[in-house]
Amino acid sequence: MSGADSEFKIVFTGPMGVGKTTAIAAISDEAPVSTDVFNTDREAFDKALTTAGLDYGHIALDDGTAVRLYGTPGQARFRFMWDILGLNAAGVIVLIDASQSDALVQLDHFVDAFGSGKRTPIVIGVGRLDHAGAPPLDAFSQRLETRGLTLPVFGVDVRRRPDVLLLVDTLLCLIETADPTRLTA
Ligand SMILES: Nc1nc2c(ncn2[C@@H]2O[C@H](COP(=O)(O)OP(=O)(O)OP(=O)(O)O)[C@@H](O)[C@H]2O)c(=O)[nH]1
Ligand SMILES: [Mg+2]
Repeated sequence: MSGADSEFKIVFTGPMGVGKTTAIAAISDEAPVSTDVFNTDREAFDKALTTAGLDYGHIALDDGTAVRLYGTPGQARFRFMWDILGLNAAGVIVLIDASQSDALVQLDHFVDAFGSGKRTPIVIGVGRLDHAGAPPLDAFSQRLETRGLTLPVFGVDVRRRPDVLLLVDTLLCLIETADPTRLTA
């Protein structure tokens, strides 16, 4: 691994409450930096805290590669942070909560906001698939396929480290395929 290629940035994004902060905390080597504040919009999503700025964590992979992990806010009023955090990202993980009634629309929205996988590789993680009335996992892949997009889609529980690492590992494979000089053994 050459020094110049040994560190890069990936971004976790997706709607409010999907688990971006939780996912980064599940895999970060050290306690992540969090900018969560008291959630005053309990109607949008009923939880105590919400990210107002960003999440930041990092992991060192077995081969020495350092991966910087950034999480966006989910709320639309912090939309400006998505562009800031997306700058120079090697790849993006879009998290979707299948229990939210507009999950398929949210998928389109976040995939498009981060370039539809054309500029920067994107991997999708779908959570809470066991929720009553949630669309099946296939519905998310098919939604993308009808738009001519072929992106990896996994069912995940963001609280589980192996699930989050699966998303990261898949994204690293896509980054390497998109630009073979980005990661070298
Ligand atoms: N029961 C259950 N809880 C889950 C599941 N996935 C995530 N959660 C919980 O959902 C919550 C997600 O909260 P956050 O990690 O703050 O979500 P976020 O995407 O960072 O939210 P914002 O920053 O507000 O956009 C956490 O309390 C998780 O433990 C699941 O599959 N089942
Ligand atoms: Mg958050």
